[in-house]
Amino acid sequence: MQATMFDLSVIIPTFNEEANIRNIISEVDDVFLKNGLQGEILVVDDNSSDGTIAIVNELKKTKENVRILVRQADHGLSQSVADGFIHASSEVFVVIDADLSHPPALIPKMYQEIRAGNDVVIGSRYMQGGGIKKWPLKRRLISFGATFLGRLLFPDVTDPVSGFFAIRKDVVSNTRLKPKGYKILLEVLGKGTWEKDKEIPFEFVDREVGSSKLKLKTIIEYAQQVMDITLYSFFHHHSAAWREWKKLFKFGMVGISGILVNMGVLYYLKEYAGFYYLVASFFAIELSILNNFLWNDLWTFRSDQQHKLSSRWHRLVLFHVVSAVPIIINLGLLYLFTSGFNVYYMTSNLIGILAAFAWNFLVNRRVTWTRT
Ligand SMILES: Nc1nc2c(ncn2[C@@H]2O[C@H](COP(=O)(O)OP(=O)(O)OP(=O)(O)O)[C@@H](O)[C@H]2O)c(=O)[nH]1
Ligand SMILES: [Mg+2]
Repeated sequence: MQATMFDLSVIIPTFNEEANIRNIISEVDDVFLKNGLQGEILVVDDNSSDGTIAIVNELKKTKENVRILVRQADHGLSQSVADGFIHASSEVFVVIDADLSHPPALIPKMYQEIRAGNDVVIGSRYMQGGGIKKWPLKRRLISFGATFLGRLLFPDVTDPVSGFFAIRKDVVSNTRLKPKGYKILLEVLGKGTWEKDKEIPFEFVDREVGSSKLKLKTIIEYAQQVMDITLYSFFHHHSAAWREWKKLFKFGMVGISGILVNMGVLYYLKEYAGFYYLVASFFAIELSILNNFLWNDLWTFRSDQQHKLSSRWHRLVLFHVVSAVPIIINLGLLYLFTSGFNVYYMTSNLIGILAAFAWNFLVNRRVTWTRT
């Protein structure tokens, strides 16, 4: 059977890419040759009206590893990639755009990372070393918004909406992907079966030729997709998104215990030990930070076995650094409301604490308890 012939399948979704398809196929094929990889190239086309299909059919005559799937129904990028997953004939899939925005040179590295035990390997524009070249401000803002939404589900992944990624076949083989719209990776992360992911930085280069298909409808569909994955995670407790919701919930519980410590110590030191309220607050905050750190380290993030920061002391120091901003927010608002607006100091303190919470989760999740 063909299934064992190839090391990997590179899936290229296309819609009217006659200006790029020849180049992307030859670049990917060169990378296969130079790296001794037996690779398949599967073009998944949505019945392009230009010369894309004819060009691929012509290339097929000389390249045995090139295939094309022409779709007639259910037009869409994510749907096409999902079909590619079904028709690809190897155990490792790489998805790459046709318009040369993604560097094929990274494919071997992605493949190696999958072979090394990662389930999902993501080409990231938003981690150190990655970037975006030549994008107008509007595109950057839209992408930033989409990425931010995606990160609420997967705070550990810097680029959960990248179009350049690799997966093991098993990740999606038992999953019914019902992807609408553009962000197939988010669907894979949300509904696929995976434990380990790895990101590799790359520089995204805007297309030089051919036309973009991004529309307002795309953005609306994306918001629906995020909702859909959130809902899905509440019914499928093995999903990665659910694991993140559980962490956010635990972080919140720990936060509440921290509020009790903070308020209790502040009240005690002010009312019974006679401290000036700002001095009392300093101790109250420090004790609540220690309380939160220990619970989060031993409970909330315990399941992330391999922290990048292997020492608990390092994490404690970093937790303090990250917490320095909320301390300023907490103390600042306490002072502002108490001395500025004559609000009861316990009420002011609560406002300060709540304002610091969201910042705390997102930043600590990404910095202090980030995984290797
Ligand atoms: N099969 C299929 N492929 C599509 C569809 N829409 C886009 N593609 C392909 O998916 C890849 C990414 O699409 P792009 O239009 O480049 O999307 P983008 O990178 O977000 O935007 P631009 O580069 O500015 O156009 C390209 O290879 C497109 O040809 C579609 O509806 N069906
Ligand atoms: Mg593009």
